[in-house]
Amino acid sequence: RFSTAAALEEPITPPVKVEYTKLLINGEFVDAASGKTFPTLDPRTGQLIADVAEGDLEDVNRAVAAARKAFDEGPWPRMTAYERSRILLRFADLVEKHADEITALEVWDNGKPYEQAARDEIPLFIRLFRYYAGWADKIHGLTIQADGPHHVQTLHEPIGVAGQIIPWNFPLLMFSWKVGPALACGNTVVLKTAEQTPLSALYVSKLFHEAGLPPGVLNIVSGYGPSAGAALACHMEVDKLSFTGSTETGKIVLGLAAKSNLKSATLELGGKSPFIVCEDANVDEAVELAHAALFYNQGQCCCAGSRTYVHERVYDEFLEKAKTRALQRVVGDPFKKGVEQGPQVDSEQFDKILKYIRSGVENGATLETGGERFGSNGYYVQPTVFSNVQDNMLIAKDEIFGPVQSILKFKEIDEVIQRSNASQFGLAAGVFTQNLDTANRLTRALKAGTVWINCFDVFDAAIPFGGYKMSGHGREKGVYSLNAYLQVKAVVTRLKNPAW
Ligand code: TXE
Repeated sequence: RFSTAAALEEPITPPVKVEYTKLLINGEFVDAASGKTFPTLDPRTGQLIADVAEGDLEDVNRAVAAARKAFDEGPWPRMTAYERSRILLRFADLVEKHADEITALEVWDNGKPYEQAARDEIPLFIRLFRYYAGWADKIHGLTIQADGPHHVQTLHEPIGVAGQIIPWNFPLLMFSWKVGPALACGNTVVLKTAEQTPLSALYVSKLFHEAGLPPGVLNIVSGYGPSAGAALACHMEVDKLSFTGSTETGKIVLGLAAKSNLKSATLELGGKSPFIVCEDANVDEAVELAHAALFYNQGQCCCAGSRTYVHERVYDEFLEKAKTRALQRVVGDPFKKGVEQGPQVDSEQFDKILKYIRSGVENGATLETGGERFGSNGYYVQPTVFSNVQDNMLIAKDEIFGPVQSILKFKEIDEVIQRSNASQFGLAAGVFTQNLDTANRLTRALKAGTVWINCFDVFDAAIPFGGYKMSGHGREKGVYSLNAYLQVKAVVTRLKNPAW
């Protein structure tokens, strides 16, 4: 049962020291105004990593005042775009130089496998900043032919102070998706990290200042959602809100944004993405991909392929192989080589997942493998596979956010389209087929912000990401994210002698 080659003896000592635990306001590390701190815990053991300054309303006010001043008085929005671009590039170089420490901090705070973070996340983080550095000096408006004697142009201007609230599943990637485009466009930022994972953002923000970022341009407030997060969402001096997290909290912050100064909001929320294996699929490839689509990052992905729809003709073969693959999954200390799955981020998520597993059993799904905690320490969960899952079961409707694969059977393409779309979410979908017509049909019919064909979880700085329906508003990454951090000013000048 499960590969325990890397099982849980004494936790490995992380190869990094925690140096930065205070709030970062106006370029300086400072204590919270209240003097309060909160603990950030090691998910492998539940033991303390460090006490971190706990920001709340007063600290958010201080951070927003610093960001406001840095925006209104400069130099950031008034620097040449080339200078801004060079600071972003220097920052990316520094992150590359310190990649080992940064990776270790991210793994320690979050529990994700070191190899995964080093292979996928840190390189994409660096790539995102280089990508947006490339955009910084290519942002410009249009000259427009309007009726009448007028010269018409648009200016694309930064919005102002961006308030950004991020979750704990990809602390650094979420930082880059938000901070990269905001700064490239000339905005200033106050970012609230998730209370589970405050450490890596503080470390990299220190490097940003080493790279030449002026004080006040990027402020980091660690703390809890209902205090620090809510204060940011409803702040009258914050011009733009960007949030990634649960749909439930998304509704709250959108309400706060509306009730305060009607700041515009980009929301990236939950998902329940279908992964559709058609009858002509190469089953071995589909099994491996569906496995990764669900189990990657301990299943803590907003776009996790958490409804695995398999055509009835290949269902039995797929199920047997999916189960075998889950049993082979290497669970263990995320710092250990070869480990594919570490612990869940905290006790709350761990309890939530085990509750959903119990509901799956109670509702009559067949538990093929897993279903319990792994080991007796920390927040590890066995890779779990359910078959015979029906659409109306909670495990097929709710976002579990854990290593729990639900396999459902389908017969017709129309039927799987209808069932895939019968969800409040619409973040992503995966389609596995060798038939071009089937792929095209599904691509157009699925209501999802991303459709991956014969692949899954392909993230690239240039590819937009975001949701339909209750999976969110707006798009992040790529050129689309620039729109979220710019506003358009139309400038109309009367021409005295139009007939030249
Ligand atoms: O999310 P929250 P939680 C889903 C996933 C997970 C569930 C709960 O299903 O199991 O959400 O996780 C801040 N005002 N996702 O509780 O509450 C909070 O401090 C302002 C999917 O961690 O949404 C954190 O910084 N901010 C998701 C951020 O919101 C508030 C990633 C996310 O926390 C706030 C994470 C408030 N009132 C969880 N309350 C994805 N889309 O990837 C909380 N926050």
